[in-house]
Amino acid sequence: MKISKSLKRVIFWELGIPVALLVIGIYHGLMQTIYRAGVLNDSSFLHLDYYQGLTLHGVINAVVLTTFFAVAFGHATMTFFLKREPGKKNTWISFWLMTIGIVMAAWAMLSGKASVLYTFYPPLKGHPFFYLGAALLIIGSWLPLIEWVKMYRAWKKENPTTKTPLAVLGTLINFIIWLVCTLAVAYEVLAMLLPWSMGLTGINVTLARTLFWFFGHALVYFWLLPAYIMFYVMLPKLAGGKLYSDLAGRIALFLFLLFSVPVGVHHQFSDPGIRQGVKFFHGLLTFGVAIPSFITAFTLAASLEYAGRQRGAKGWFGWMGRLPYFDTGKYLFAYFICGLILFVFGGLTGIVNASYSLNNVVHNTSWMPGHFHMTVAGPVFLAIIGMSTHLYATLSGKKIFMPRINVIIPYLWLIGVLIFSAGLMWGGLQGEPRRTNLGTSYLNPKSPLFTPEWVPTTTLALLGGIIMFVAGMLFIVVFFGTMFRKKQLPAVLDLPVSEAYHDEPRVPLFDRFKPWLVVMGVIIVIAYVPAIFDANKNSGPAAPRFSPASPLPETTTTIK
Ligand code: HAS
Repeated sequence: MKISKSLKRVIFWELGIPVALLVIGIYHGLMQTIYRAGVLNDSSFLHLDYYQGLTLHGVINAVVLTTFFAVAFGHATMTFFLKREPGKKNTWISFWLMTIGIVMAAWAMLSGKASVLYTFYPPLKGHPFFYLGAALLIIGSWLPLIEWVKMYRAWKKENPTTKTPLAVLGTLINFIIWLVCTLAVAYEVLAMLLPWSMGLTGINVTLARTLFWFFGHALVYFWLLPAYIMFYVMLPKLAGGKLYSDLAGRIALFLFLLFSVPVGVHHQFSDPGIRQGVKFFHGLLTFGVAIPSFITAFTLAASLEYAGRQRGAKGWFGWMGRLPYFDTGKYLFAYFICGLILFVFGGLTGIVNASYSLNNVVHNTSWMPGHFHMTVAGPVFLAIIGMSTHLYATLSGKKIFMPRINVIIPYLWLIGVLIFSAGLMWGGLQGEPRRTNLGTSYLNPKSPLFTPEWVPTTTLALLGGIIMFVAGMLFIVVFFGTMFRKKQLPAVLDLPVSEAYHDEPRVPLFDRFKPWLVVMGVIIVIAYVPAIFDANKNSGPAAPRFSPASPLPETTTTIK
């Protein structure tokens, strides 16, 4: 379909800005593996400090890229399926708020004044601009939901008995989760971190962490759901088949609405301020949030099996060999399937993390980045970059630059991440810490702390990191190469859409938000009131501000 120039432009900017920033994000990913393998024995390289680089890596890749993309993809899906556009003014205000936010945060990070990592845990202090920038990014990303709800209501009035398109349902659910979870982090940032970073107050560290993780685990599903929308709505069609069950997709999406938020304390199993019962309950709900992914795994596998058989496959597993892995015309398939293969391992390691006792073994070790590179840097990253290329190319009417390389990128990335994560997880099981410049200590042969057991693990991670870096840079070349080509095709908004194999009749419960929102609210209250009560009660004295450069607080004056 054709869309207005204004909407097209905003989508281009929202795809292009984070992809350009990705060059910095990916570079610092490679640098991490170099420091950690002991190739560098310094605390900085080219005037950029280790923690500064790690902050840039996490913030750009996991926060900026994902948020900008979710908004751009939301505009695309809502417009495509509802056949109407979001309001121009609101769309641009949202874009500018997000952009000003990242400029402020980027200044703070690049000038070395906010090396606080993407979790910005106090008592490590960042520049007020970092927190303000994060708040603007979040507020900007809320605005499109207002437009999308208006569009949805207008569509629903005209189509009261038609099932809501799956992509529309997914987008609305995702941004409702986002709105709810970001309320907590907005409070943390504006009411706690900002005044504290200006030296006006002390801070309750446990409460800040609890509010962060109220947001933080729902955040990972905010990353994941755009990918899930692509898997349910587009993947079966690209594979040459049908979605096995439309209702299964709806059930999975609504389950995310219930379980994405009330699980955050599973990141705080080792925090002493929160009682065991609360941790156990969040642990239990974490197994609940894995259910929609299990439903997805079986539904997608059945859809792919059907596609393989349509293409003439025989036997139990013959379908796996009949899928369009290297079809340059269906390159999105390659991005999606590689993401799904990674997610099998990402999901299984997530279940390990969620197990209260096993978590003690892996928490804060390099196992953790092993897990999350097979989730956020797996299905999420691959879906984002594949779809960014697709949206840009179709909306601008340009042919893909280097189509063969484009279809190979996800396989290269898959191999890189598997090697990289294997190294990290192997090391993690031997106690290798995360977020540590091993090159200045444990991987420096001149240091008394030198730990030879971590030589093979970090070398493996370095090898994987180099492969990932090459794949990432090839993507940058393909994306910007496509951008600089001449227009040769009609410029349209075009998304592949699968038919359903079982297109179940409309079940009103799975087409309405109210009952689910009520249950969501109840579970959140039950899970989080005791957690916040504990965080308030057991917090200890208010903490002063620290910088990464010194173990001593920045100020010794007494604070309230
Ligand atoms: Fe996680 C920590 C538990 C999913 C990201 N997670 C993290 C952190 C990040 C992250 C970034 O319980 C680190 C945060 C930090 O900096 O401290 N995670 C889980 C669980 C799940 C899970 C139970 N995580 C994700 C997703 C992420 C993500 C998704 C990003 C997008 N995670 C944890 C826990 C921690 C944690 C603890 C804290 C640990 C600690 O101590 O700090 C579940 O949602 C996973 C369910 C997934 C599945 C897999 C389904 C498989 C599918 C693929 C099917 C394949 C097909 C292809 C069909 C059950 C859908 C077949 C075709 C062929 C041809 C083969």
